[in-house]
Amino acid sequence: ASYGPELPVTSPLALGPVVSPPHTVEGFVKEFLHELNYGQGVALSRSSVNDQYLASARAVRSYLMAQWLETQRRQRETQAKSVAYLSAEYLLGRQFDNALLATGLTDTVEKGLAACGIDIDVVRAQEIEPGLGNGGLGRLAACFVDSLASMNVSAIGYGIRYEFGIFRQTFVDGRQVEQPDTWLDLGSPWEVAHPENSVQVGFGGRTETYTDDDGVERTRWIPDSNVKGIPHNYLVPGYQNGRVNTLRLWSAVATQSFDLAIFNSGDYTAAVRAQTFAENISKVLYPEDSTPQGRELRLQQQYFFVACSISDFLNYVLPADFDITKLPERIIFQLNDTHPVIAIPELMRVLVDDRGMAWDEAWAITQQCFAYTCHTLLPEALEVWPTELLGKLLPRHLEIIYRINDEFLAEVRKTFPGDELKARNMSIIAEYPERSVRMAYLATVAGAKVNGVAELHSQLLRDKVLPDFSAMWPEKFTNVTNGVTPRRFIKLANPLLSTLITDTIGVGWLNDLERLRELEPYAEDPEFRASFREVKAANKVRLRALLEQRDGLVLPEDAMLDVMVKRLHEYKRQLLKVLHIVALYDLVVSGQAKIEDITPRTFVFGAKAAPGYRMAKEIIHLINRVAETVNNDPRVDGRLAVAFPPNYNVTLAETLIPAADLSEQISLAGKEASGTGNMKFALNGALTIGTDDGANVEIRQLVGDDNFFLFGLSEPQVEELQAKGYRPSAFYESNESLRRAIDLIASGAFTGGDREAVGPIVGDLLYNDRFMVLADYQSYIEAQERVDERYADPDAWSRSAILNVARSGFFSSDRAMTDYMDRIWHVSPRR
Ligand code: F58
Repeated sequence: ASYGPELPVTSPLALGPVVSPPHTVEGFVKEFLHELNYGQGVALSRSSVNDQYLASARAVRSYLMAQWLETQRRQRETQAKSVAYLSAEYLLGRQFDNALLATGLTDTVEKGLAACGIDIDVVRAQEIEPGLGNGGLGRLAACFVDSLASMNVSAIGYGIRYEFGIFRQTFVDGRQVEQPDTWLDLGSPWEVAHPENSVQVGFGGRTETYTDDDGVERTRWIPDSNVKGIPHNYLVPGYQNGRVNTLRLWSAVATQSFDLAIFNSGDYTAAVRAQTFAENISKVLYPEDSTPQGRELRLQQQYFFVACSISDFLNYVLPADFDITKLPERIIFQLNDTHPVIAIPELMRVLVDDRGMAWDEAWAITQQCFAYTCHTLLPEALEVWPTELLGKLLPRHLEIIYRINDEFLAEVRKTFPGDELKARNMSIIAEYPERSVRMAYLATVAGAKVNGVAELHSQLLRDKVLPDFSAMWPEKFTNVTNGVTPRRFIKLANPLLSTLITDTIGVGWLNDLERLRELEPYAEDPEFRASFREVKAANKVRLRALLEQRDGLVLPEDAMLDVMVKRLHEYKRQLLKVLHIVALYDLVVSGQAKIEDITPRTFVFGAKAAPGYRMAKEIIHLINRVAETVNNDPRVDGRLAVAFPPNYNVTLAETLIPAADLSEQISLAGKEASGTGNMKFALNGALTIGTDDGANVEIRQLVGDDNFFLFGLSEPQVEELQAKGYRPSAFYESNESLRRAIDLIASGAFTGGDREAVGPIVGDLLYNDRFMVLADYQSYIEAQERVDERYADPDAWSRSAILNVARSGFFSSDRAMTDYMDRIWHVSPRR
């Protein structure tokens, strides 16, 4: 065993080297058949596709497992400082191809399966992706663990093994209907459960003080219920470097004595019934994006996974004789947003109550062991927990938070004497509208570092969200611009482009992405441009085939592919995109433009709305209605088309993004923290139309103004307009094209004459428009005209697209990891 209490095995075999299965076609076939016959218990001739998938996956996993054991052994030997990434979400995407790429086994497995009469593509398609995240934040965590392994950094990811991940989206009459994501139903070959290493976590109850044997006054927590966390290990392979890190996801099950009161009363059936409560904790991912709901179960999930993770790290990962005062030399816990912030009082509780450490010493250690990443600027997205709820669920933690706050406020009063307002504004405890804990403040007070996820975002974080804190501790604040893994989002998603790149600049760019710069001169090479266009065309053919087979959608051929994929949220402004489509449609049907003069475009949307987010769901409905109308209007002649495949996920992104010509990144300036889809598109040779927001700013700086279609208000201009009083109807009244587009929607032209169906959207645009869609409309339309002009010149377009690829190497998540290591973690890659 490499993890958990070890048995004193004395046999020489226990120490021997771990032997990987042979990396040959025959070797794989043997493993595969072994898994099929003895794992699945079927003969090849009788096996289903699912049997074949599970057996192939397990066979591939054996190769990773050999490397994982070796990685573990080395880590125990060196005791290198590690990163523990704490995240409530990991949006992993499919595992099979990534494991093949990491082990270099793609050809071997393809041939081996073929020898058994099996098409690897059929096996691939059988995998259901683990959708254990909502969007950007969850996908970022998945990119980061990939990069850490690929860069040979000692790291462990901790999270929750939701039984149901992000819901499966379907459309019924154009409206979103959610279905449960039953991703575990057909088996999950990538995880290894370790019930013997379970961790017990308490909830509720009370605290009491007592005097210990040395006469010291202490506090202890007496929970009134408890839950067992079972770790499930996922292997996180580095890219062909032999390292395999761990992602440890926890699932909750009841303990025998789950509810201590019922258990003690001896009411057996009541005790068994009460157990379902425990199992609810890891049942489902909350599908909220940007506006977290303060639900009790959500806090239970958060505490559950961080308590399990801290216990796991201290009791199993660290050696038994570890000197706990040296903890900061051995670990840094990176908090992925505020969801895991309850880990801070939990570590304090463990150090002070369980391990008997003095408060001040425990606090000094804790402050070095955490760092916090913020992912938002929207005030409604900053998590707060009512003290009533927190105190009921975690009474000891609330006491600890109060004490942290008392000591912090004393420091504030010393720094800003006589400024009681300052103390109230900075308090971790808010008093209005109800007494609650501001989790971002707690993280900022306790964390060694606080970072935003793009330059602009980090600046606004300092200036607007946490100004008093950044005045008090300027050195605490830093930026790490997000990144994405080139393994999944270039190599796996775009094999044709990858081959073209390798043929042009040689190997080695996949873990040194700045080398894409070497492509720059080829932007001027007509032959390279032609090859580049062929790749794009082939990717479009692949996308057409997928959408036809997946959703029965038939895309027109030879059109510009204009793509907007991301969660549905008003601040991201899918409505601005809709207005553009409606305006083009209006030009055609009103006879203001001849259809031959319109650039053929296919608009593709992909977006899930939080189930409780009414306006977002109305927008989805409108998009589907506009699609239906435009696609079926003979006057349009197929030159404009709108496709909205349901259930956008990582798997679909991998086919969609490489086919895109135009990337829509059109949020209101100052609202999108970073964006990461924007990076994936640029790296795959799409041009961006975007506002000066999030990482768009850095993309534009790198690729150059000529190769980016900028439009819209800047963040300071947004502030200014807000301050002087924004009146959307003024824009409506003064802009004819805009007025016609809104009127057309309002008339019911897309909803079969039903004006009521569009009432909420139209009303909001005209009289509220919190995200200034109307203010940016004209600028957006003009930028789209520049897009059309450039697209009309294929060489000019390809030149820009190639330069986007060549100059986007910065957006590798490997670079982001280097920044975290240098600025926050102070760890280095292993040799
Ligand atoms: C996203 N946040 C940001 N939150 O919106 C995006 O700009 C950024 O690129 C990305 O993080 C990575 O830094 C995000 O995805 C969530 O999904 C939370 C889920 C839980 C409830 C609150 C929102």
